Amino acid sequence: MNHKIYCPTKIIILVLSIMIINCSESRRTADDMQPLLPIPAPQQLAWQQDELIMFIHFGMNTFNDVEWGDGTEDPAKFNPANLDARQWVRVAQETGFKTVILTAKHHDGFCLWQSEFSEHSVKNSPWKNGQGDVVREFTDACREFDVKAGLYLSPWERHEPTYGDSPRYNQFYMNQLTELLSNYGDVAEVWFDGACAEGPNGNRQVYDWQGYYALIRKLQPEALIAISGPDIRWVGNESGVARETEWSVQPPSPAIHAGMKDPVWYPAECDVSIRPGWFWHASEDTRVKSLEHLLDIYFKSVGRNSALLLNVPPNDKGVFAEPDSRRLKEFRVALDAIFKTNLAESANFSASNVRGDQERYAPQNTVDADPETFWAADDSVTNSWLELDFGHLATFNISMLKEKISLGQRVEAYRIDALADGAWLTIARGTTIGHKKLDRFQSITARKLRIVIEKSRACPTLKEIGIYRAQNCIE
Ligand code: FUL
Repeated sequence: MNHKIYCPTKIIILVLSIMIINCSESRRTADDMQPLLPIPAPQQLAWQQDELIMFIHFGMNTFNDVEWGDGTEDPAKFNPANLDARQWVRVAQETGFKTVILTAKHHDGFCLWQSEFSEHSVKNSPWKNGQGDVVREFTDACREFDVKAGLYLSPWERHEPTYGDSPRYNQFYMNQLTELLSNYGDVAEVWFDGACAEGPNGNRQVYDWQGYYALIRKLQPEALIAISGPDIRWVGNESGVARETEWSVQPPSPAIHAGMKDPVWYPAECDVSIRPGWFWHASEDTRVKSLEHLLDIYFKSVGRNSALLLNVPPNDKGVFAEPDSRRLKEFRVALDAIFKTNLAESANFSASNVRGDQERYAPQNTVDADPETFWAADDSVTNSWLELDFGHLATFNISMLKEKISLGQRVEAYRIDALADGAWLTIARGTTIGHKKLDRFQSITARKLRIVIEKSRACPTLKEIGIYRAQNCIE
């Protein structure tokens, strides 16, 4: 018999330590928050936090003054005198865009790179004696300026003769995808346009979407597949405007998320051009959107739990025209000014509920220097309020709320009340919050403010709160 094993003191110590371990385990599970599925993949989370993406439509259409070419255009026309991809990406970087997506090929089929699979490309143009590669210059510039590169390869193709001969075209398309995703470094976003205008008697191409997705996952596992793809959803218009209620939690789309039954994380992207057209036209140099319009778009896209994909088309010299660059700079300056002073930072906070009564989930976390810390309520709580006491009268007209979306999108309804002239007044109402919700309202002067979460899929979280005063931002 082994005396050591049966020593009573040792048994008591063992039992006690098991009890202590169990006790701390159960305490930890009670306090730790469980994510509410679905949650974003790490790349989706980074994408949403980046907020601003630039689109660059450039190609044959730039030289033909059209929006859609039919594939019969002469490559000899492609000859930008001063093509400067570094300028595009530098301006994007300086004005806060974290990803830039280039149309490597639009519907007309003209390839901006030296594709082995098509003669309709830069290699048959006079530009750089047919030796140039716009995709190369663009992706090099992205690396130089630390901006993520994205590529648009139009599935609908009006030049390629195999289009409509489904298996052959799918092979051709995947060959081109392979070139783009193998030879140009990391690609952060692959943008699949949904357009197709061939009539009922035209070629009916059946795209092998699942095959395209599998190829992208193999060649660029970190890339997000957008629009006709499973990771990023088209918002449904080309005006840059999301819905007031914008859920990143969506039912799976049968054609895209084949075989999936549970809700998926599928956040919205708002695409819009800085000009009327997607491509540059000299006649539109005077029709660049006003600063007020761009700011309105920002509030209605980024401010509604979406990312903004803003198109800025280079001109026929191969550079951004002056009005576009100027407007982008004004846009950046205006955004910085609007969000410069967060009045919430100096407020005292209280809350109707703090998860586990812990510092770790305290309401002050929404304004601390760490954007990842957050306030949360107990599991049993799905409505609650946070109060901000400014300690003096404060005047403001914008609020910003952010949920901790890595734990799931939860809030379904909220309102903001302000204590002005001794009475509580509702100044804003909303439904979803998600990554970021911005509300604009008439300027109000108040001593206190309450964010009231009225309905939530599970206990609510808030990661950041911003209260601002800005000029000229009201719709
Ligand atoms: C559309 C295309 O037809 C336009 O030319 C543009 O590329 C836009 C972003 O998507 O569907």
